Amino acid sequence: MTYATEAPKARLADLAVLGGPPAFTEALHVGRPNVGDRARLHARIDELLDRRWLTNDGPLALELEERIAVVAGVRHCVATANATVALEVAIRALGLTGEVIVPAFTFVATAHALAWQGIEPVFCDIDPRTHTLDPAAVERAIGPRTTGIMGVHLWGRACATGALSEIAESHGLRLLFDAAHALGCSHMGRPIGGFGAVSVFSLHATKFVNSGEGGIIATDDGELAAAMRSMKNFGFVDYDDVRRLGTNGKMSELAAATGLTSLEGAGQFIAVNRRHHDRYRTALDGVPGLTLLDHEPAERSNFHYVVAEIDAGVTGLHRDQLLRTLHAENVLARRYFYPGCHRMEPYRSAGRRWDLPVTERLADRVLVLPTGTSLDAGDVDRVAAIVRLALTHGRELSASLGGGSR
Ligand code: T4K
Repeated sequence: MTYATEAPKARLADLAVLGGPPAFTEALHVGRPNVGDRARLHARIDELLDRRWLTNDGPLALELEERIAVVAGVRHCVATANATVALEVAIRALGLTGEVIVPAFTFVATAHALAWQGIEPVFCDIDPRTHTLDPAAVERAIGPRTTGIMGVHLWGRACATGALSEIAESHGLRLLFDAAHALGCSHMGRPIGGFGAVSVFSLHATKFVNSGEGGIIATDDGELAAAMRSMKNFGFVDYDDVRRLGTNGKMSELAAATGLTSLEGAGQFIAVNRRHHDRYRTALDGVPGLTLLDHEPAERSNFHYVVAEIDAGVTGLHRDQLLRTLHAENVLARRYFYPGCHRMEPYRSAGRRWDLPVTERLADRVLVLPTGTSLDAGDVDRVAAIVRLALTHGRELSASLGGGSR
């Protein structure tokens, strides 16, 4: 990356939001795709063109399914066009209807995948430490129309799978997981794919392993896998033989070639993410009012998200003011998952009142910082220096920005 200034910023007056030059000449994104071995990708594209087989369960998609099944620790994987359609297929295959319990602190696709098929998402609060479903709140949210629970392994951190399984079992509910962020992560020493009836991974460009667009449905249930395989292919099971309602959720060979190549780079991507994560942690250590989300030391993580929580009561600077400060420096940090699904349409206008204090607090405080292979150590140092500078002079900076939260 090219820098506008020699050294990381050290004085308030240096900040771009107060008139200094931006720290970065080009935008630094959250979710910049990791690119694997280009020569290998080009070779795979040549092969698929020579083969003249571009989609519909092609050999590369099948190979990707097999390889991800190993990483995810499951018997069956089904590759799809994206994780949203994968969730839709899984939800339908599990026979969910009525209401399904989900967190509101997630990407809106989690809720939309339910609502798209006429199921009402019932938003449930989360554990402030893990940012995943709070089992006690789940239990309280169960009603006569509830048919399932969909947990989200947010940021690659596992849900309380044991407690959720017990609740699901005792109430006769289906349990599935949106594991969009969690490829390569483990829980209780096991790869994260095998919990609940089904888990869904995303291979979107912004995920640590990507196929451009793509999703993976993971399950140990062979019958369910066969049903979902046919559902993502219009319901076909053979030529001219449609056995059920289906959609077009197939992964193309071009996407599978990208996904396979990206998967081969996963070890390197994790190593870089981990180094950046540790570097941010060291550089931001002791900044009052800032907490970085931890990863369980005993578990494997892809370290794909650097998640900061800003307590404006301590820092004097609201998360949104920090966001404005970073954007002025060309650091495009993101407020994932603001404002929470329950405050987005169509859920906001649906007339239900939600009691989600932890979700509300996190939606007001969380900021995701750039990481991944498009950054080097110097970039991380500079971003961290801006965050430290802004927060340690929070009240003064807030006053200069006109107070309030923006
Ligand atoms: N469940 C959960 C928990 C999820 O987080 C997601 C997706 C899903 C389900 C659904 O999975 P998919 O159906 O997408 O497979 C992005 C992604 O589009 C979305 O996939 C992801 N979660 C979400 C967390 O992030 P946006 O609206 O923030 O995308 P956008 O376009 O603002 O891009 C994010 C950043 O990445 C920007 O700073 C630009 C940068 N970027 C993006 C793309 C596409 C690049 O540098 N290069 C690129 O090619 O949702």
